[in-house]
Amino acid sequence: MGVDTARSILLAVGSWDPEPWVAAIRAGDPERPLQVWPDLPVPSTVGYALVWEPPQGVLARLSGLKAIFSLCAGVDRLMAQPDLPYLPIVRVVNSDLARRMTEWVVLQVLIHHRRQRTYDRQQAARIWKELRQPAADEVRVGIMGLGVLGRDAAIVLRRIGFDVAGWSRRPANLPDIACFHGPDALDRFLARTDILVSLLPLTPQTRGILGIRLFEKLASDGPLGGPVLVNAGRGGLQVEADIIAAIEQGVLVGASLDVFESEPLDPKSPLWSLPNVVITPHAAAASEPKALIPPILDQIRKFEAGKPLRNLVDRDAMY
Ligand code: NDP
Ligand code: OXD
Repeated sequence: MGVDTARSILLAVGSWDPEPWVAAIRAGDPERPLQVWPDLPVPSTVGYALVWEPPQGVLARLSGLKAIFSLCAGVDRLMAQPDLPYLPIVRVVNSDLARRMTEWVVLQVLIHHRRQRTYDRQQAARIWKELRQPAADEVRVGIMGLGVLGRDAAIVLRRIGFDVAGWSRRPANLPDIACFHGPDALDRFLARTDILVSLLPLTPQTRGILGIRLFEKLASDGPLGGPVLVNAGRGGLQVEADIIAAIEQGVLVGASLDVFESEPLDPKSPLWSLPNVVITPHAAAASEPKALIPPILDQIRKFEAGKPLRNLVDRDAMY
C-alpha cells in the first residue's frame, strides 16, 4: 500500500487577509505543510482545502484532495462553482459565529422594538418625547431558518421575552418556540409575525423568497404599527426593489439588512436613506480564524484517524 502524501492544507481566502488564518493554522498544527493561494507549488500534496471564495478551477487541480472546509457558514457561492469536485464539504458550525450572529439579530430586533431610529431622529432635533413601548411578549418574532444560527437567536430572543416562532424545511422542536415547517405552513407562520428575521441559506428554493408577496402576508395588526424585515441570511434571498416599495407604501415599517443582492451595496441605492432601514456591510457574524481553525484542525486529525467528518453540506439540499 502506498503512503498517502496528500496531507497538506491549501488556504484560499479570496480578498480576506490570509495572515491571521495562516497564524492560526501554524499555531494549531505546526507540523502540517501549508500552501497559501496563489502559491501552490505542489498541488498533488493538498489533502484539505480551507476556502472562502476560491478562484474557479483551483479545487479541480488538487488530485489528492479529500475534503473541502468552507470558512463561512453559507456555501452558496462555493456550490455555484461549475467545477466543484464531488468531495465532502464541511461548513462552519461554531459557537463563536453563532454568538456573533445572535448579537446582531438581537440588536436589530431591539432597535425596531425600542424605536431607536425614532429616538435618533428626536435626539438630532433635540426633542424630548417618550414613545409608547409595547412589552416584548406583545411582539411576535418569526425566524426563517431554524438551523445553527436561527435556533441560537430564537432561544435568546425568547429569553428576553419575545413571542418567538420559527420556520424550517423539516420539522423542528424547540421549547416555548412555535415551530412551523415546509411551504404549506409558511402563510400561517407569516400571519403571526411582526418582526421577520431571515437566517435562511441561499438555495434554488429560497432565492428571492423575501419579496412583496411574502411581506403582504406578515401581520399588519401588531404593536409596531406594521411588520419589520431583518435579513442576515444572503442578499439573494431578498428582492430589493420590493423592500423599497414595501417601505415606501407602509407594507413594511422598517428593515435591517446585512446582506445585499450585490455587495457592496451601490451608493446610489435608495435603501441607504429610507427611514427605519438599518444597513450593515455583511458584518453580522464574521468568521474569526482563532475560533474557526482549531475545530477544523481537530476534524482533520480525527478524519486521518478514521473518524467521519461532521457538519457536512447536503449536496442535494445545497446547504
Ligand atoms: P443551517 O444550515 O444550520 O440552517 C439553515 C436553516 O434554514 C435550517 O433550519 C433549514 O431547515 C432552513 N431551510 C433551508 N432551506 C429551507 C427551505 N427551502 N424552506 C424552509 N427552511 C429552509 O445554517 P446556519 O444557521 O448555520 O446559517 C444560515 C445562513 O446564515 C447561512 O447559510 C449564511 O447564508 C448566513 N450567514 C450570514 C452571515 C452574515 O454575516 N451575514 C454569517 C453566517 C451565516 P432544516 O432545519 O429543516 O434543515
Ligand atoms: C457566512 C458569512 O456565511 O460570513 O459565514 O456570510
